[in-house]
Amino acid sequence: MAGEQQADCLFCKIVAGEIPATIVRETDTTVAFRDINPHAPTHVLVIPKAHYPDAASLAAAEPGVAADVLREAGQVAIDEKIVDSGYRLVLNTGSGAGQTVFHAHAHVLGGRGLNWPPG
Ligand code: IU
Repeated sequence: MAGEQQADCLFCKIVAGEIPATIVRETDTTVAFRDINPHAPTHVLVIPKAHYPDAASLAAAEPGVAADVLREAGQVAIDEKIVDSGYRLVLNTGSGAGQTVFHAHAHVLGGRGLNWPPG
C-alpha cells in the first residue's frame, strides 16, 4: 500500500533504527540526518517516514507530509546557520538525475559557494 515501509529500502531502515544515521531532527512524519558522503559542509537529508519513491509521488499522495519535509529542510538551514549565506534544496528524481535511493528525500546543502547551473 502507498506509504508503507519497504523491507528492502535503506531509508526505511534508517526510519526504523535498523541502520545507523546521525539524526539532527525528527518529527512525527519526518527524519533529518547527515548525508554519509557529504558534498558540502552542511549536507543533510530530510525524508518522510512514509515510503514513497520520490518527492513528486509523496506530494501527490500526501501533500501535507511533503510540506512537512520542506518546512523541516528550512528548519535544518536555520539550525545549521546557512540561511544568510544561502543554501540549496535538491530533489533528485530518477536515476538519470542522480537519484540512487528511491525513498523520497530532500538534500539540504550549504556552507560553501554553490554554482548555478548545477552539473
Ligand atoms: P540521491 O539523491 O538518491 O543520490 O541521494 C541519496 C543520498 O543518500 C546520497 O547522497 C548518499 O550519500 C546518502 N546516503 C546516506 O546518507 N546514508 C545511507 O545510508 C545511504 C545513502 I544507502
